[in-house]
Amino acid sequence: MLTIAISKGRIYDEAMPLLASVGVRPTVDPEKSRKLILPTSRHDVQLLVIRAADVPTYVEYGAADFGIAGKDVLVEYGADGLYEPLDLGIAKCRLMTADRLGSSLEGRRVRVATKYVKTAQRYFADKGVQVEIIKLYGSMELAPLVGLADCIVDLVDTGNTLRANGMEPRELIMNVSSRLVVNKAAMKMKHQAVTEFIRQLRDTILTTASAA
Ligand code: PRT
Ligand code: MG
Repeated sequence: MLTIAISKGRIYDEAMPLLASVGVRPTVDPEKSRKLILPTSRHDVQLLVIRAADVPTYVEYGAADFGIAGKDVLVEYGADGLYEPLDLGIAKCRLMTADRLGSSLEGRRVRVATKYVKTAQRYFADKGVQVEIIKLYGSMELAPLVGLADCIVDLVDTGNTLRANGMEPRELIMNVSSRLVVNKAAMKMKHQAVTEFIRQLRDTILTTASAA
């Protein structure tokens, strides 16, 4: 049995066509069911539906052989214990700093609200900028509007969320897409099944890319 950890929402929606092309179709819709383990049309593959930030944990500890997670989540987790054989090219966005329109952060200690604490810490340290990081779990855009922080570090796609809150993107920290990650022990113990699955998925991605 191969177990794949994946989060509901945009990653699930964008990964489904890729998984379907390698014969993996969940037989239960996670939006309609409370089941967290989804059987699929392939008797040798099941899906675990979990929070996006929990995917690396399940894979590192071997509770799942594979995971599909954003590069943002993998970098923040510090996924040294995982193999990352494939960029799936889905759920693309950018991790950016953002602040209020026209604001200037020059010359003072900046308060940064984010859920990407480690990534933000490293980014500002590398630039030699002293910041105070404030950990939030969501709706980062609110923080500068109510004086909780001077700026935020968050994901940006269209920029609509920032604009709707009187903010603008500033500096690019990294480009983000979702990756296939693999448990290191599974890579050894289930070598044939794991490498075959990666090969099938890679073929699908290459075919999709060359058709586009
Ligand atoms: O939502 P939940 O609290 O359950 O968990 P989550 O936020 O961790 O999961 P989810 O499903 O929202 O995001 C999972 C992954 O999708 C992220 O880790 C990214 O790798 C990827 N992804 C791609 C995005 C976006 N694009 C994205 N635009 N994740 C979030 N957003 C949000 C962003 O945080 C901001 O609130 O969308 C808003 C910005 O979008 P625009 O288009 O208004 O700029
Ligand atoms: Mg979200």
